Amino acid sequence: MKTVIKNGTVITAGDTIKADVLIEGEKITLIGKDLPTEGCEVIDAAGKYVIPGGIDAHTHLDMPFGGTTTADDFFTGQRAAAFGGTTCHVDFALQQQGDTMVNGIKMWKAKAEGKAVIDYGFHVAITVPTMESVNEIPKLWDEGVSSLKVFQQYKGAFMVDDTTMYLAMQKAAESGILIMCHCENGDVTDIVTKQRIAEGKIEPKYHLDAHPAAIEAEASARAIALAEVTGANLYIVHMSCEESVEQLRIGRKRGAPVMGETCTQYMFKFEDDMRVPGYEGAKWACGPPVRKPKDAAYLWESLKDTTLLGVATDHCSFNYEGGKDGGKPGKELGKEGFHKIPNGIPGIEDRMYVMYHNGVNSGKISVNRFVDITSTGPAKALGLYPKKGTISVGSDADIVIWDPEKEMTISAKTHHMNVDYNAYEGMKVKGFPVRTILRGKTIVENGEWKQEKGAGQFVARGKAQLL
Ligand code: DUC
Ligand code: ZN
Ligand code: ZN
Repeated sequence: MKTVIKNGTVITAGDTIKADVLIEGEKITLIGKDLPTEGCEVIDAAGKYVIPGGIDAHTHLDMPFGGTTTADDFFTGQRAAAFGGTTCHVDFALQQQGDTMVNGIKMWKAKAEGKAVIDYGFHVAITVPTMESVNEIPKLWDEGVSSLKVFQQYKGAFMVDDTTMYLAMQKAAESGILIMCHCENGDVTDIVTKQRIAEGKIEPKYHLDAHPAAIEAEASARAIALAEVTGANLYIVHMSCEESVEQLRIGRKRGAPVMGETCTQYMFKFEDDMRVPGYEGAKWACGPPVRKPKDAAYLWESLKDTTLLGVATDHCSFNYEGGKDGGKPGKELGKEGFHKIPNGIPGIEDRMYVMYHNGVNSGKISVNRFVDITSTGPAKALGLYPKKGTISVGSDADIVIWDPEKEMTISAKTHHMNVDYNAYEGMKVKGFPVRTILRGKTIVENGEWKQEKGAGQFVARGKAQLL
């Protein structure tokens, strides 16, 4: 099957060119002016941008967490992603207590099997602090997994101590595995949480007390120092504030092998949204927490100046009013205390147009940098490039036809995520994906769903590039 995309403006991280794109089977085979159309399906992209499909570096689908399981599974989450112009994501598999990381990956592969509608890979989290776990790290390659997550947060659940982190980084450095780190001092979160609950301070806003910016900065600096001494490449996930990104900036300046991502919500949701009366603030409980508008301004600057490599979602959806009609419990679990709120914010569907509208239309970033932070950068940093993350000959034909003039208003009433609220409710955006193409096949066209359940593929990733 041949398809040619005609008359569009091809936008990559580095170039903006008026060109046609030929797709043969699942791959891009030619880019050029006035390509012939004989024997091809023709997609007219006049007035539109032709960009690489979005890559979300950080998601949690079908994940047991906080006394429940995320509302989106691999079908609903990936389907929503496709509607938003994302064609690939990397999800977090978790090592189960008493089990191996490889079995954790196999468990997550089984969750996606038969449900996937876009392509996906996995990171895996080391949660059992033993030498057996550390010695397993080189075997991740056999599973097509090239990144290992360590948590400095969630004491008593996922958190590992500095000894484990050091040993894991040493082994990762030897075996070419990328270390991803959730940087927040989990001991401090744990004790402050206990103190507030003992004082009867149970409302969602006290979540903020347990996650101050200083402990994200401290943990970031600690992780960077361990990366420097072990030589491991480090990718700090969901950086939320000026204080921590400052540490990233300082570390990068002195040549530390570190890069960092932020997430969409940190530019749009703030501490004041958690301080509203009643329980509404629980919607925005996540770790690290939402911060201040001045942090959002700093994050935009850091995305622009390449201190931050990209923007992911940390999509981790829980219904605000969960547990109804036998459904999964959600945010209401925290009514008896903020420490019981399942942490996470949904956003896998919204990332591309929220970032485009607020970044490109407002002049904060160029359209090329938009492509870079939503697709090319994550592809390079996670070992997916050049198979994914660009429009070039030989790459997978994961392409989004982007209409820079199309307007829409974001709402939970019309979104496709399996969750009852939206972080960007009421936001009017201009610039929207009108066609999503996965490996040569149109899977969404003008809001119409065209993909078969199970047609998404696991992608074995290569070695990460340090950006
Ligand atoms: N933070 C969240 O808010 N949810 C999932 C895990 C995490 O680290
Ligand atoms: Zn995390
Ligand atoms: Zn996460």
